Amino acid sequence: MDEITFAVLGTGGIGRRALEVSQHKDALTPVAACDRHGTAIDFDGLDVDELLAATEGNIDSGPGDDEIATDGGSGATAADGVGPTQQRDTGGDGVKQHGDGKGVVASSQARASEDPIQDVIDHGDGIDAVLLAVPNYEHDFIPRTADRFLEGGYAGVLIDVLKRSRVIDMLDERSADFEDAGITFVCGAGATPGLLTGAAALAAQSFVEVTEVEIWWGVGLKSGYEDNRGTVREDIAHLPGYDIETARELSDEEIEAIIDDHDGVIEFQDMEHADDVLLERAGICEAEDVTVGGILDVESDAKPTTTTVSVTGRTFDGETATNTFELGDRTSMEANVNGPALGYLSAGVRRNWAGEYGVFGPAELLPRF
Ligand code: IKT
Repeated sequence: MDEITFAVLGTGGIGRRALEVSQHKDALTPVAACDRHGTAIDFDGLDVDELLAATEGNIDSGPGDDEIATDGGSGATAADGVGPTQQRDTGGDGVKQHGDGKGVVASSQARASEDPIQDVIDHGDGIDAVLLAVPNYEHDFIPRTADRFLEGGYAGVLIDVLKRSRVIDMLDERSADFEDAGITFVCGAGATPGLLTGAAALAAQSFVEVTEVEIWWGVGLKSGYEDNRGTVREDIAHLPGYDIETARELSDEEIEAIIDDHDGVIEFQDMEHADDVLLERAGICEAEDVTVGGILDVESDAKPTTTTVSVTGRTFDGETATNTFELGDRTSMEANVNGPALGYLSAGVRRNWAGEYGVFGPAELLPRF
């Protein structure tokens, strides 16, 4: 199998776990990782163990922990982090302290940079795929990052794990530019959208008409809370009374107050998750027939509910039935986000090598409806 080289933009929870999971994939070589402080690049393959050890507990505090500037290096992101702060007790051993906020530069493989994204673009010839492991606190953050790769002449795969439906349109607007540039953009390739969208697309194959897709997830994040603060913040934006802008402005303490108000267990209904538009663009069902919801428990590592995808439809021979796909209660969210992200990354690279460019959702990389 041909070796695939990839970079991660962002060394927060998703970037770090993606690097870790890639160690278990023979054909994947991580060659670059950056955050807003700097860049590590090694075409012989990054020493992931060193990078993870050096940066453990050394991430920025605040909402900008995964974030990197898209403005050419001024660092003027709307959610720029600040210095060390206190955070939620995640392990029963008292309040933990963030590190000194040096991020990736704490690794001996990295160097400080004014413009880490440009570093990656400048080395783009040797990078088959770039995983955008950054939260989309502004709806156009990922599209704007893609613009920089377009402007920089990158030709390869860009892949994200974004959640919000409306971002897909913003990427579609760039589809012709991606095609001209030779970019294969795979969007929504985490757990949901991503793994569960793909599961729905497979389950739909039994039907000639799909009438309903229901995605219901359960996540237990006691020990994983610190690594996944970005995801929790994005989830809170789905609660009544909040949106992405107000959630972005919340301090860590305000987030924890909201969690405490819910006794650590928050239920989400009718989330704006891109599974709907991604299933529609693959021709599987109408976006309005897809619902996404779930339960987040930050007081326990056990899933509060089994993650389930239910696809209801009509078969060619007149039956109405529901095909159900369940995740194991012991597969972690990290496994269910990063395994699929790397799997879709590999699928995207194969499309790219075959000359297929433009925007692809997870369901378009599977059997078509
Ligand atoms: C995501 O990161 O894809 C979305 C999160 C839900 C993950 C579902 C994983 C289910 C499982 O591991 O059983 C959430 C909406 N932030």
